[in-house]
Amino acid sequence: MQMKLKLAVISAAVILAACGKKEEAPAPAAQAPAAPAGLVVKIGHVGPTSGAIAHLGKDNENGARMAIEELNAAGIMIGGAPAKFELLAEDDAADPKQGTAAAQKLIDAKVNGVVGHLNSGTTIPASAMYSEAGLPQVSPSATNPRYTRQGFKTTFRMVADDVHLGSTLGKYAVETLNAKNVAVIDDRTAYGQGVADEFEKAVAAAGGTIVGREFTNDKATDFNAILTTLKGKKPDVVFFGGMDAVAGPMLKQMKQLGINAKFMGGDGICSSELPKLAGDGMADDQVYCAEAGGVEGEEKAGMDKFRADFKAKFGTDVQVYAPYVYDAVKVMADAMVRAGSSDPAVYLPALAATNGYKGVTGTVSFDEKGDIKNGALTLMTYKGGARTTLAVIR
Ligand code: ABU
Repeated sequence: MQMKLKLAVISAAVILAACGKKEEAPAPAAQAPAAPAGLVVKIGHVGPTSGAIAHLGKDNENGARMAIEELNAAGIMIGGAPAKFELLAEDDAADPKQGTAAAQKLIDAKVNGVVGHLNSGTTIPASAMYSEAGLPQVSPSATNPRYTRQGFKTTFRMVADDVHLGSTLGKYAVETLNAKNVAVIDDRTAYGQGVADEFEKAVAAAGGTIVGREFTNDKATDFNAILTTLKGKKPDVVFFGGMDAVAGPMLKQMKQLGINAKFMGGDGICSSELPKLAGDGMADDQVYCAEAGGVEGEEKAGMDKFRADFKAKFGTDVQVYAPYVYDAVKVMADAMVRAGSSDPAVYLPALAATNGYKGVTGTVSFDEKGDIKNGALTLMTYKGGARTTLAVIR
């Protein structure tokens, strides 16, 4: 039987060859519908993971890493296709030039969106490039108001800005800390100078006196000259517009010079690392600062869980903005799911329309500029070397 079949097949082939025709392949059997092709979604993250504030950059980057891992574990579908999220992490060393180089790398890599940068001084120049490329950008921590006031459709911010920070801290210095004479120092960065200007205006508006204004830079380590000048003005409060890596040594030198003033700053100094950076230069209840976000009531449980999970995963406390980066990545993914596409041009309107997203940092809705609506501040002091919340202010 088998031999007969084999002969028949061979004969058919011979006849077809003789007719100058090729034997046609048998029609394929009916196949099951193909599974939707996987979609790779590339999320760029930029922060300073080298240099003096590398601890803050790594904190932010780890927030992004955590969100990406959770999105992949959850099996997110975008437009009917299973999405695999990838993190492309870049270091800008808090330097504006390295920031634009990092931005160009992410644009060339055709990322679907960018979360970052950490500093206003890098975020603002990079934002023009992302805008030109039509690439959505969500900063989790840049607080200079200019970032979202350039008329770009692609800029979003997860936190309150320096107007909110500086004005609240200035009022607090005069009305709650009863400061009459206030000294101000800034690091001449887009963030430091801006938040110090807002603080100064608010102190004056509340009836305080600015007795001196000095400046340094974001890499300085010796403040003896400016602190000696300010000591002569007998300030009740010294405000520093800048980051924790500079504030720590400044506190040490204030102690060495015998300046017994309260020390205030914005979100840039308000890290878990500050007590280590200040060493014995920081006393309990001497330092006041504010994170540019915050949760209260029922929303606190989600933030507490995030902090515990983060510590378990990375072996370190959240510095300041890891939860905001985590939410920024998830808000971006949520917009892609709602739009059914990871194409920046398609999901950008859905991102802009984000309204009532429930994250670990609270409820996220964006206004027409891309700023967070109803942003909060968390006023903090330090006791026993740890951040202690005083109040959440809206
Ligand atoms: N907001 C404090 C640190 C980042 C920045 O705005 O430069």
